[in-house]
Amino acid sequence: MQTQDYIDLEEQYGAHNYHPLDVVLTRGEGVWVYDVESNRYFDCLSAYSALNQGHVHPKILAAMLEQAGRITLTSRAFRNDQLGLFYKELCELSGYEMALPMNTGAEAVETAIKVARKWAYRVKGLKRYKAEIITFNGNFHGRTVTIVSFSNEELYREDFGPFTPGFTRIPYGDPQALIEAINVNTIAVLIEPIQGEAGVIMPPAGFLKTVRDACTRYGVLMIADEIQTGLGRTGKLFACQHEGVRPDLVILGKALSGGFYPVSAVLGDRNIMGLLRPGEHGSTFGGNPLAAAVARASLRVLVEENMIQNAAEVGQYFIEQLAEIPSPYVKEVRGKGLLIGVELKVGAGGARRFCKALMAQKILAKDTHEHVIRFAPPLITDKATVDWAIERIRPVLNMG
Ligand code: IF1
Repeated sequence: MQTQDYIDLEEQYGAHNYHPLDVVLTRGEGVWVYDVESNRYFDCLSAYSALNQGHVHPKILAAMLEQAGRITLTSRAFRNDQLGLFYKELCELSGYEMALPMNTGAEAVETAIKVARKWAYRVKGLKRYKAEIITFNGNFHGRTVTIVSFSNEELYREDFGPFTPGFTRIPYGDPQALIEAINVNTIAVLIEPIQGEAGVIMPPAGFLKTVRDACTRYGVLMIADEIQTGLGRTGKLFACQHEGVRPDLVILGKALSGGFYPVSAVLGDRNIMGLLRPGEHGSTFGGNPLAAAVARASLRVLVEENMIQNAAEVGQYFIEQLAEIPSPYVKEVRGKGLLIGVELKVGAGGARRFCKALMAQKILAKDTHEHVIRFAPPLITDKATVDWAIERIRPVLNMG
C-alpha cells in the first residue's frame, strides 16, 4: 500500500472530523518521524505537545512493555502496585498534596470543574447550583459538551447545543474585565497560561499573577489548564511558574504519558481534592497500572534527562533564529520555551500553505487559526537540529 491508499481508506471509512496534511507516518524516533515512503521529517508538532519526551522514548517504552506483560488494568475496584507510586512521584515533583488520574485532557478538565463545584458548595458555602466559572475568549480545553459550552469558536460548538450553564467568558489578558466579572457566584477562574489553540497567545506580563491575586482576594479557585503548556513545554515544569504563580488546581495531560497512552490528572491540595468521596467520580481506565507505569517513566525521563532546561535554552534559540529570518509574510514570532508561534500577515495566504511547503522541506508543523504556524518540537531537540530546520524554514517564509 502507498500513501494514497492509506488516505483513501481514511476518507472512505472514517468520519471526516479532521483535515490532516497528506503524510502517512509509520515510525517515529526522538524528534524524527518517517512516512510510508521512508521520507524522514522533523516533527515540530509533537502531537500537540504530547510528545515532549520525543517519539518512542526507549525508557518509557521499556516501562510500558514491562508493565504490559504483567498487568494492564485492574479497575479502581481493586488497588494496583503502580498507582500509589505514580501519585507520590507526581505530587513530589509538582508540589501538590493530591492527584486524581483520568485519561484524556478533556476528562481532567471536567474533573477539575466537578471538584471546584463541590468545593464551592461544601466549603465556600455557595447556594446549590449557582456556581459560575470564569473562562477566556479564545480558550481551548477540549471537546466535551460542557467544555464546548464555554468555547467561543463557532466551529467547535455551533451544532452541538444545548449547552451546560455556569460559565462566563471574558477577554484574555484583561485585568479590568476579570475584576468586573467576579461576583458572589464566581467559584473559579479557568485559564491556559498560554493559549495554544488560539495561536500561541501569551497574556501580558503579570496577568497570571493578577489572576492569582484576584482569586486569593475573592476566595475563588485558580484552575490552570497546563495540558499543553505543562511538563516542561515552556521551559519550566509549569508555565505558571514563569510568574511565580501556584494555582489551586493544575490540569495535566498529553506529555504525562510521553505520547504512549492517554494519561491525564488533576493536581491540588487536600482541602480541595480531599473533598471527593467514593463513588462521586471515576473512570474505568483512569489510574490503571499501565497508565501509571508509563506516566512514572515519562516524568522520570523529563527530569533525569534535563528536558525542561533544554526546552528553555533551545526554545529561546529557536525563537531568535526564526525572528532573524527576513520574510515579507511574518508579522510576529512569539513563544516561550518550545511552544512557538509564527504569526503571518493577513495577506500571506494563510498558514496552511506554509505548512504544506514545510512538509515538502521535511518539517511537520501545524497551522492554527488560519494565520499562525506552530512550532512545538519535542523537548529533546538540540541546536543543530534547529539550525537544520532554520535552513529549510527560510525559503518557505520567502516563497512566492
Ligand atoms: C484536537 C488544538 C492543541 C488542550 C488544552 C485541554 C485539551 C487540549 C490546553 C484537551 C487539547 C488538542 C486536542 C486536539 C488538538 C489539540 C490542540 F489545536 F485543538 F487546540 F493542542 F492546540 N486543554 N488539545 O490543548 O485534551 O481531551 O484532547 O486530551 O482536539 O483536535 P484532550
